[in-house]
Amino acid sequence: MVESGLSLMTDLEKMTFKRLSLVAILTGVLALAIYVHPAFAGAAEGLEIIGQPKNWAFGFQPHASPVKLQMEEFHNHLLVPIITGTSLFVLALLIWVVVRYNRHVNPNPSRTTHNTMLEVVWTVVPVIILVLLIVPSMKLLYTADRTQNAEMTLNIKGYQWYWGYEYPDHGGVNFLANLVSEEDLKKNNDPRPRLLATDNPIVLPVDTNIRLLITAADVLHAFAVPAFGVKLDAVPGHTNETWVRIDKEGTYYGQCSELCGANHGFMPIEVNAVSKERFAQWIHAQGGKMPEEIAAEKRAATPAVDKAAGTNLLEPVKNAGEAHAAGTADPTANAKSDKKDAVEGAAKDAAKKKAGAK
Ligand SMILES: [Cu+2]
Repeated sequence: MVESGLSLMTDLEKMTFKRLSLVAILTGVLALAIYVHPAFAGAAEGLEIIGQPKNWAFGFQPHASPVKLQMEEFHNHLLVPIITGTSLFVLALLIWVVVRYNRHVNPNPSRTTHNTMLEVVWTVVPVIILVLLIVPSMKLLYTADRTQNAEMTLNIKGYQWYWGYEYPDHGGVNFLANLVSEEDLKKNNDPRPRLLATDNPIVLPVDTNIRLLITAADVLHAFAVPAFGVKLDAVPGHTNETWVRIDKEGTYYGQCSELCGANHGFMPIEVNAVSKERFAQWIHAQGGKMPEEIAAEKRAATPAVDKAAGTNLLEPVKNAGEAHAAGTADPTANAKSDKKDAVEGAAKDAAKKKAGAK
């Protein structure tokens, strides 16, 4: 068809047609290049890549959240010593048996089959070890479970085979994140690691308690970012909750960690942790609003409610929460003091009211 169409053209028309085709192709390539270029894909300038695997690395990726720090301490200071001690003890017993009771040294073996004392000891000692492990283990599980006072929420949804993200507290900013292919990284001299870089990295503020709500659209996936100590199943029709408080600005990588089909290995997670100011700028660039702005708009719309809030007993709780936002990295310590402040605040208010009534 094209052949016969071309044969009907004059030579001049053919040349023009070829030139126009070339221009069209070049425009297309340029548009694609701009589309996938990291500057347009939202790659973070000046951010150090912290959370990624390294050649010949040993142990964990550097920790970037209090939960991950606790996990590291649990592993390094408790599990490793117990595992090492147990292994060395068993190895010593084996060597002792091999040396002391082999056929040459001990030709007539004893016919002993039971030793009550020994059996009690080898049952009770492991039980004691396990019981001792329960306390820090449960503490860690509950710390990782959820945050008492989330300052913002990130909704995460797994798809075959990419991730979807939504910022419900920021005017519902949402986007999908796909893998950037190795060819595109090379083409753009993009320094980001292969199989981990995405076209739309998640942007999150540092020093903020972030609630993560994780679900899936089709099959089981798992949202995992090693540096955050986060690995949680994404289950269709069910929401799993965890949280993160990122200590340090930088880029962190993770991957889907539940076998979810053919492209399971090609749905990475890329997080750019930035300062709160930069996060606000990013939210605005996405067409979203910061929670304070949304609250201010609501107040402007309903002024009557605002006046009533002045006598609200819940007010001290809110203040305590704000104080916490600027507080230390230990969320449990703050949660306790928040509660205490809130209770004391409420009690003082009640006492004032009583005094006023008299
Ligand atoms: Cu998956």
